[in-house]
This record gives sequence, C-alpha cells and structure tokens, in this order.
Amino acid sequence: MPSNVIVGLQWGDEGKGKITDLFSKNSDYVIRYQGGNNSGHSIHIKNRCFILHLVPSGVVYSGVKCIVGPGAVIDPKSLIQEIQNLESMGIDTSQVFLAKRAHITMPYHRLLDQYQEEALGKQLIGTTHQGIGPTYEDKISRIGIRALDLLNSKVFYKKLKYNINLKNQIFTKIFQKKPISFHKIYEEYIEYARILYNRFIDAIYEIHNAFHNKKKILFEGAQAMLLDINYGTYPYVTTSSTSTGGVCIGSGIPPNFLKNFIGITKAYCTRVGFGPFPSEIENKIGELIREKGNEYGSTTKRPRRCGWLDLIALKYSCMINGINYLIITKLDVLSDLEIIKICIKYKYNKKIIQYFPANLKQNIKGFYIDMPGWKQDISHIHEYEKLPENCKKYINFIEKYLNLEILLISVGSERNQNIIKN
Ligand code: 2SA
Ligand code: MG
Repeated sequence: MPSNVIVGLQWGDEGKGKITDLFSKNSDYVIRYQGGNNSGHSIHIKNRCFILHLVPSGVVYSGVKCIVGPGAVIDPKSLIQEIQNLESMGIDTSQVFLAKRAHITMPYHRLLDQYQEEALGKQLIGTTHQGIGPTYEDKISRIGIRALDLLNSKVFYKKLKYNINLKNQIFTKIFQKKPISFHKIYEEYIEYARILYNRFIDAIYEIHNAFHNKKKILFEGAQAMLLDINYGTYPYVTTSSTSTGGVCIGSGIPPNFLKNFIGITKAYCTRVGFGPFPSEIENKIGELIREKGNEYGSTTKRPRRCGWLDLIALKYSCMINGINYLIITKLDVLSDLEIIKICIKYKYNKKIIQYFPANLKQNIKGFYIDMPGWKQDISHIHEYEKLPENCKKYINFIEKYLNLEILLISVGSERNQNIIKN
C-alpha cells in the first residue's frame, strides 16, 4: 500500500494540521519524521481548536496510530504537557508512540538556543527557542541522548554527566552565563522516562510491518520546504530535512514505499523569524492579511510576516519535493482585496531572474503580475464551479505556472470548509 506524504511548500504554517487531519480519517498510521515541538499544527473542529506541537495530527481520530519517528526530536517535558492537554480536551492519546532512536531535547539545548541567538545580535535566526537546533547539533556530533538512553539509568547518568560538564564549560567560558545542575536534570528526566515508558517503541519494525500488512500510512511534515536545512534559505532555516526526502531519513523506510507527495501552499505567503522574503508586503495590506488570516505563531504567538504568493519559490519547492498533488489553503483570506499580486520574477543583483537562487539575500525584490480580486466571501462555498470567476482565474494561473493541478482548496479553518477540485 503506497504511503502519502504531506509537506509544507513555503516557510511553514500552510495549514498542514488541517490537511493531515482530513487525510488521517482514512489512515491507519500518522508519522512525524523530523523537527520537534517547534511546530504548531492547528486543527479546528466545531468550536474547538487543537494545537499540536509534537504529537502527530492523526491523534484527533481514535484508532489512528501516531508515531514520533526516529528523525524527530523529543522534548519530554513539553510532550507530557501536550499529552495532558489533549487528554483534558477528551482526546485519547493511548495510540501515541515514540521512536527509541529519536533524540531528546534537554534543558541545556533550550538555553544554548537562546544564548546562540543572543550572541548573533542583529544576525539572529529568530528561532522558536525550543532547543531544536542544539539537539540536532549534538546528534550530528554523536554526543546526543537518545530516547533509549533515558530508559537505562546508568547509560543516561554517564551521557548526561558528559554533556553537562561540556555545556557548563560553554555556558560559563563562552557565554558568561551560570552553570546548570546535573542532579536536578537527572532526577527530572528519569521521572519523564517513567511517565513515557510505555510509549517507546522500535518504530522501524512497527512501520515496516505496517507497510507489509498493507496499512495506510501518512507521513506528516513539520515546518516547510523553504526552512529545510539543505535546500531552504540557509542560514535562516530550521535544522532538519523538511522536504519529502526527509521522510526516508527520518522514518527508516526506502523511497519506494512512497507514492503520493501532497504539497500544501497558502494562497499567499507568510514567514515567522528572520531571513529573506522576496514577496513580503510591508504596508497596510500585509497587516490586513495578518489579521484576517490570524497569522500569529501557534507556538510563540509571534506575528508572522505576510507576503504575496511567490510562484518562483513554490515551483522550486514542488520540484525538490516531487509534488504530484497540490493543495491551496486560506484562499478566503484574500477575499477583501481589490488587486491580488503574484510574484513571478525576482530582481537580483540588477538582473531579472526566474529561479530560486542558492544565496537568496534580503535585498531581493519580487516582480508581480496583478490579478483582479473577487471581493466576495467564499468561505461557505463547497463546489469549484460556484467560485467567483476572478477566483478561478487566480487558481488557473497558479496551476498553469506550476504545471500541476490543484486537488483541494481550503476556504476556512473548519474541517468541512473545503472545495475538492479534481
Ligand atoms: P527553530 O526553532 O530552530 O526551528 O527555528 C529556525 C527557523 O525555523 C522557523 N520555524 C518555524 N516557522 C514557522 N512555523 C513554525 N512553527 C510554529 C508555528 C512557530 C511559532 O506553527 O507557528 O509559533 O512561532 C516554525 N518552527 C520553526 C523559525 O521561525 C526560524 O526561522
Ligand atoms: Mg504552524
């Protein structure tokens, strides 16, 4: 049974939570394969909003097995809180499992994230301060603590001792900050391991067995393509492989398990954190979109920067991810605008270009085509034919430019506010 992958094609917050939720209904497994609790996936059901940070979005459907895969990183404190919140909202979390190979975010990673950002001054990345970057740094340096280490108190003791000694040197000598205490952290994390004990599994065999038993598996991406460590707007990126290529790396499956690559784009663009954003709108229209689209970080509540749809970036994302199904979200947010711009070229180093450059800089400027707005509410529409003509023209332009058909259009945050196009 070929599996589905859902990824964001911009700088995050494209509505992956809502779309994963839609697809979860027909899935047996939903798997997160990268990132950690830096994500914020929102699911609106009637008057309730569930914001998920690390728990896969499939959790809202009972009976769906949710796995935090080997390529993700786990902050146990935040995860326990998230699980408790979900349980208090009546969600059954008994099917949430954690890969033993996943790396653990420790308190010193959160501190390092904060101190590194402070040290960068004006060059700061604008991270979520959740310690994600430093957790992956330790993983790559081969000194990280994996979930399975937490389950063996002797191994955990030794690894934690080494790391705390090292980090205290960095804290005191490089950042001129206070050292941290070993014992408090050791006791705290042994307790987290006890609470989470039954959730740790060998995810690799679980996923492979599920595949061979013809289960429907959905891989849920976090953050998005343009924040990818290799292919995003480096260094203003997150520290994991957010593209579809990251699925194999982060869940231990071969590429031939995968078939449907579903890319999500907003009808416009947003970015939270610093870094280049060619189609950014720095006027009242940007504010209008932010308010109407409720563009505030779901983890940090930071206001998101807003911009026009950037087709050069989107085409690049579709290319790297091998997207064969495209979904467009938040089209309703544009409904009040007289003119809607679409970025189709960049002015870069005095040249006009039509590709996404490797060294995208802050000073790059977008060139636009103006499309007439539709100036009417579309949030109640369920059939493509009933959309205003100008709205269809906007959709057609995107499809033509990308040479891809749009499968579904989301016109509101509720589960049923969708138009299935094809
Ligand atoms: P980090 O914390 O090391 O991953 O930050 C590095 C960059 O990645 C961006 N990033 C995100 N961008 C959009 N949404 C994210 N998740 C939350 C949300 C963010 C929030 O869904 O709203 O609440 O602010 C997310 N996570 C990481 C980050 O802004 C940096 O540019
Ligand atoms: Mg989000």
